[in-house]
Amino acid sequence: MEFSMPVRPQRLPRLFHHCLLRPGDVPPSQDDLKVVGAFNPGAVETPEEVVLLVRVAEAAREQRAGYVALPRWDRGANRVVLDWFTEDEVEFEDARVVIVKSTGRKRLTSVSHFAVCRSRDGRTLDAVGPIRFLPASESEEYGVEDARITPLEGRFYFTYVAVSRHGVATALASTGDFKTFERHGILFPPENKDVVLFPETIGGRYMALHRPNPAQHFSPPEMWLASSPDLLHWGGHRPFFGSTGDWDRGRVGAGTPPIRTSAGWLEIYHGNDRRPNDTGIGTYSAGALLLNLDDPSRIRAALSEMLVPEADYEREGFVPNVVFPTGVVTRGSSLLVYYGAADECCAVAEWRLPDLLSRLLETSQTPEAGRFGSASST
Ligand code: MAN
Repeated sequence: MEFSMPVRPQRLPRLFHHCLLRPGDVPPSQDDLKVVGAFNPGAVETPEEVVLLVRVAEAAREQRAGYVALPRWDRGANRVVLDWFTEDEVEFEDARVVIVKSTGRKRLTSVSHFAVCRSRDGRTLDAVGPIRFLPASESEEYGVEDARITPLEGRFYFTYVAVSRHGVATALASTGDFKTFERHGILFPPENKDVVLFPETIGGRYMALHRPNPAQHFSPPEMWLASSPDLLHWGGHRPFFGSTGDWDRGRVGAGTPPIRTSAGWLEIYHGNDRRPNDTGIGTYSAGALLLNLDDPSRIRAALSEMLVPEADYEREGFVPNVVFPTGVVTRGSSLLVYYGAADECCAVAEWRLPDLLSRLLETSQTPEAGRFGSASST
């Protein structure tokens, strides 16, 4: 299946955007760690407020000349410990990842957990912590990352990336109150991330978008669709959506959990423009998809580059030029999108939902989108 979709360079301006949280706003979880990132927040509306599960990345507080500290959660100690390597023993892939030369294996320069944060108006934070969701199993040794929250049947379910010496997998947990949590284990084995759950069953089955990361590059990473009878066992896998232009030629992955709108499921996804031999990480931007309500494999419309790094906190940071949407909430006609900026901060941007839907539906009337529509239904 080939994916093609027109590039729509004219952007819907954001009505509001704001940097919600910076690393310095979050206290570290241990005295020997410092917070280097507070980003990629899962978000959900409860009757009282918007609750965010913010990814808090921590690294060693101490610096030793000539050494690199690599953190990991240790099962015996039930805390994060530091492995010190000489600079010669590791090779930096980028600011986030090193390769340990003796084993050829990757390690992260930081280890992540989630902090529960709260916002009554959805635009500013009222509380940061104190509840945290910390690594707690062997599959979470190098951290838990990028929660995506979906309300389902009276509970809040969240998928998250579980990183360990076994690879980068996606796990599921749930909560009723964001105070205590239940873990449901790994849903998608390595390498798979960017998993979002639909908030309803469709045809009696739970639905998810996921993103396998193939080791053999017959394709760049692309979004897949899967279904499940019980949220734990997934099948019916099929490729669903891939690159549509230069801005997302490197990779495409789900961003926010889909939400029901009058025009279809709205999914805000990310794309990366890195080419295979480019140095650096490239730019991460976001686009939007509108999916048929009864059959989400049928794509009604797509909008490229809805959100691109523009603000200082999106263009500069731990990883420059990154916007990475992970949560969405509607309030009246407002659409509030929560996202990580430059792998360092949490931000929120607002659009009018009717304006976004009109823009999406305009694109579906183009001949190119028509061709795509028929391709997607095969
Ligand atoms: C990539 C980035 C990192 C993340 C690792 C493991 O390298 O998304 O932020 O820590 O994958 O998931």
